[in-house]
Order: sequence, then structure tokens, then C-alpha cells
Amino acid sequence: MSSPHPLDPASAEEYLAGRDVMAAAGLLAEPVRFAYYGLEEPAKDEVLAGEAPDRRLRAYLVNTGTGESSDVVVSLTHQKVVSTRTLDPPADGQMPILDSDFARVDEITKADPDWRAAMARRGYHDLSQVRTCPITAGAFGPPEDDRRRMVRVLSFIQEGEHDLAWAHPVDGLAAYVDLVENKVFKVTDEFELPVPAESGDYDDEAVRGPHRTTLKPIEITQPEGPSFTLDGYALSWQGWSMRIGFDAREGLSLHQVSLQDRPVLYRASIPEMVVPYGDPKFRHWQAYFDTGEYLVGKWANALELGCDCLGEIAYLDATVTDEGGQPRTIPNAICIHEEDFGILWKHTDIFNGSAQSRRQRRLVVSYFTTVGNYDYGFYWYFYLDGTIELEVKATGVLFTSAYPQDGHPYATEVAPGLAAVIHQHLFSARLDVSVDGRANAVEEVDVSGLPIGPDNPYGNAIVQQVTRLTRESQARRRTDGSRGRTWRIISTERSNRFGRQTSYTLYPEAGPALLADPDSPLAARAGFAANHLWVTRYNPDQRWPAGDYVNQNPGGAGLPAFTAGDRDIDGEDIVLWHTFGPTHVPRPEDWPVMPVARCGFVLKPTGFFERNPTLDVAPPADHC
Ligand SMILES: [Cu+2]
Repeated sequence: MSSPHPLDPASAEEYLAGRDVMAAAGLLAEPVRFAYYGLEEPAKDEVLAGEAPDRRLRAYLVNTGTGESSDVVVSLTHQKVVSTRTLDPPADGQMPILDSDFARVDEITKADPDWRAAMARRGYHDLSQVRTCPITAGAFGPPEDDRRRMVRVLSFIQEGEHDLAWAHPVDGLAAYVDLVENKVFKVTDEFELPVPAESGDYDDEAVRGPHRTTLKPIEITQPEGPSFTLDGYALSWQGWSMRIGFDAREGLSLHQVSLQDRPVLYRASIPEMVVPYGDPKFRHWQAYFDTGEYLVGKWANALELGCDCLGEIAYLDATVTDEGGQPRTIPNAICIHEEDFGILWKHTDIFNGSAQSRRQRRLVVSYFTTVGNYDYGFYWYFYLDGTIELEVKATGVLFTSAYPQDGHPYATEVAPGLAAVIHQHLFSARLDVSVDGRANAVEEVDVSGLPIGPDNPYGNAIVQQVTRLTRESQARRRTDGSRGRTWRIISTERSNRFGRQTSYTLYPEAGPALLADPDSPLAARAGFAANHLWVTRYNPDQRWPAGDYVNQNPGGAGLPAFTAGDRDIDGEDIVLWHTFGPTHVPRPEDWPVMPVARCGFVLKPTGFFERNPTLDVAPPADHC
């Protein structure tokens, strides 16, 4: 085995070697399954010391026969188990959903006499047309639910092989399935509504109409090839350099991002998201933590040239494992390419007559994943002017229910009798910043006008109000669009030629944080989403915004716990955690498949450079 960079994703050989270590230690007796398996990254000190740290893998194991769950770390370097933690799932949370849970839940649900009777009463005797959807259970207090490893199951009707099941929800009925006892332990059958009939099969000509023929081809060509270089997982372009990582749980990660040999980010990823639905009645429990409960990276798409990415593309494969711990390669999971992005800067001068124009370009590192009905693309952009942007593209199919004739206060009717409930998609970005070094601090910057007064007789004054966030308790912040609120990440060690500390500014999008009541069971579990910004002191064990074990976690884990000690964050090695994402009031236009909705954030150099760093970009052609 050749020796990988400490931050390279685990390889197929490494997964197998780690599996052998666990098997030899007796940890993999039947029916133990891998709910997660990935690289246990070395701590920052070890990586920056430049030595080869211990190469470790981490596995979440669950015995599907007993529910016993353990969190295991193995050393590949020393060929041994480093630690095994046995969980107390009702207190710690359950392991993520297994691939095989989907098939198992379908069989279990369809075998249950009470559920079958409820379906028969609705007119469904042929269960081959029924598609069951296992939904993570959350934690709502009743011990008869919360002490079990369980999912709640909704169902849909798929009338033919090609039909879109999401168009035909069976509402009012759910099966609660115990995944250890392999049985339905409760059926909730609260009301009946007609199953919506209209087809949502967007690839059926009868639904979509004939394909339009009026779009002429667009070809992207780079006759001399792209301007970036990719060496293993090391990527460089126009002064930017970084390493690419990938994990079954959080998907794409970026490491050691620097610009002109100056560090900006030690690590960046989107390690959690929650999609809470706002219907308080029958399906009040519907909220997905796609990353911690379902593992977004594991469901990454294999991308295709000309379909998903245009131009001169470099791909990286991703290696994840199945629940037997056997490696599985997702070909072309990560797409790297360069895009023209319109005007970079431009001016026609009225005095000297100079007319200049330069083209902006960006380096794109992206992947797409499908989790149930939704598809998410995660796109990191790096621009010539030092800007970093994350854009999430949400597409796919709305989660549906039935729309009653007398209306539904929490949903939009998107097809006759078909409802899509209002919901949020709240992502958490973990930004382990290193702006010109590890010692950083955060300032909140608001802008406001001043009232008329002796120093401002005409009332036109505009000022910045800068507040240094010095402790974790003070750095739980919300966006404020009315004040143009931004957060400035400053180096406490390096200054620019104006004597001001070099910095990058985080520009958030304005939008609500978690709308669930602060006293709700959901708010306890999605505490990270209650604020748009958290700042913590770096701790290598603090990786997951909703805690390590998200599935059925009773609450309080993750960022609320990380910040309970109220550490000093001024001039320290700090991590920013940024919550962002849309509150989605579905539109008819989002049905039957949703045009991409975008959200994200931007990081811009602010006094990081001495002036516009792109004056040296050449005009695009001689005549420009
Ligand atoms: Cu949505």
C-alpha cells in the first residue's frame, strides 16, 4: 500500500485492511453491519507538523439482531483497534439508517396485518404497487418509540414501472417499524383522503409534451486544456491550492485552501443539514437530517460528461463502503472544472479614453447526491479575485401528501389534490478558518445610517458598527439583512499596508433560521440551526453540528454542547459554523420535478490584498 497524504480519503485497500482488523478483534460477528465507515482524520497539529500521522479509520457498527451499537476506531498503521465505544442509543442516539433498512422496512410493513387492513380499506389490495418510504423517527418523548431503533413509514402508489410514486401519496396512514424486532409496533391511521391521481411522470411524453427543438447547441471548448492541475487529491489553479477530500457521511470536503501561499481555510465542508416539515398534525415528526441520519456522501451520483458537467472536466472517483464494510467505488463522483463567469472588471474612462474589459473565471469543485426524493448539488467556487463561494443546488421531487378540498394551512396544492408542505432546508457549513495563520478572530459588521445631528446635519452619514465576538456564548448570531450584517474573519497576526488586520468576510444570505419553536423536540435536536453563526475554538473531536449520533438523538448534542464551556475565541484557532438555506414554500412550478433552487454564502478577501489582485489578468483577445 503506497502511503497516502494524511488527508486523502480512505482507499478500497484501506477499507479492507481496517475491516480485517475489526474482524480479527471479533467485532464483526453476524449480524453486525457498518452504518458508517470512513477516514478518522488526524488532528490539525499532527498534519501541520508534517510527520506521517497514524492512519485511522472509524466505523459505526450496529448489530441488527440486538441493536447493539458501537463506534470503533482502528489504526491501519499499527493494525489494531484503537478504541471501541459502546453506545446507549436512547441517550446517545442511534446509528444512521442502513442501506438494507429500505428493503427490510418494505417487507416488514407489507406483512403487517393492521397496516394491510388500513390499505385494503383505502382500496389497495395489490401491494406490489405500493412504495414504502422509511423516514427517520426523531425523538419526541414517548419511551415506547424512543427506546427502539425505529423508522416511521409513509407510502405511495406507483401505478406502473415508470410512474412517479411521489405523485400518489397515501395520506393519514403510517407504520412505525422497530428495526431490531423487525416488526410494525404501531400503526397510525388518522384520516383518509383520496390518493391524488394525476401522473407526475415527467419523462412521459403524455405528461411533458414533445421535447422542444428550438434550443441550439452550446459547446464549451478549451483547446489548450484547462488551467488547473490535479495531482492525486491536490488541486491548484491561479494561485489557489487545496486538497480534495470525500466522506460517506458529509460528502465533499476541502482542505488546506490557500491563495498565493497564504492560508485561508484549513478545512471546509457541509457536515449537516436538516429538512424539517411544518405540518403539525399527522406527520409532525417529519424532519430529515440528511447527513447525520442518511449519509449524503454515500448517495453521491456518478456524473456524466455532457449531462452534469460541461467542458474540460477532471473527475475524481469516490470510495465508500456497503454495510458489509466492502468498498464501493462511485465513478466520477467529484467534478472539477473551470468556467467563464462573465465580466471580472470593466471601465470606459471619460478622461483618458481607455476602454478595458476583463473576464471573470472560476474553478468549480462539485458533487451531486440523491437522498430520497431530493437531489442536492454542492458547488464550491474559487474566483480570480480571491472570492470563495459555496452554492447548494436543490432539485428533485417535492415530498408530497394529500391536499384536502377545504384547504391546508401548511401546504401548497401543486397538482389536483396533491400537497407539498412548507419546509426548510437548513445546511451547516463548518469553516475551519486559517486566515493568514491559525490565530483568527471574528467581528460582526453592521452598517447603518446615523440620525441628523451636529456631526451629521443632512442625515446622510453611513457607518460600520463593528462588534468583536470574543467568546463562544457571544458568537451565537443571526443574520440581519436590514443592517447588511456580515462577519469578518481577521488574522490577529498579519496586517496590510494600511496597518489593518488582513481578513476574509463571510457574506450570508438573509433568511430565517430554524422556525420550529425553541421548546420543540426538533429544536433540541437541530440546535445548530437556531443560529446562523456559531464560532468555536478548534477541537478535533467537534466535527458534527448535531452531534456524532444524530439518528433519534434526544437532543442537545453538537453545537449547543460544544459552546457550553464558553471558550475564548479571540486570537485563537477557531471554527465558524454557518447555517444557511431556504424556507421552501412550494410552488406549482416546483412540480413534478423542481427547477434548481440555489442557496449558499460567499467569502471575500477584505484587506487581505493591498488592492484589486486581478489587474494582471490579460484582456480576453487582442481587440479587447
Ligand atoms: Cu424544498
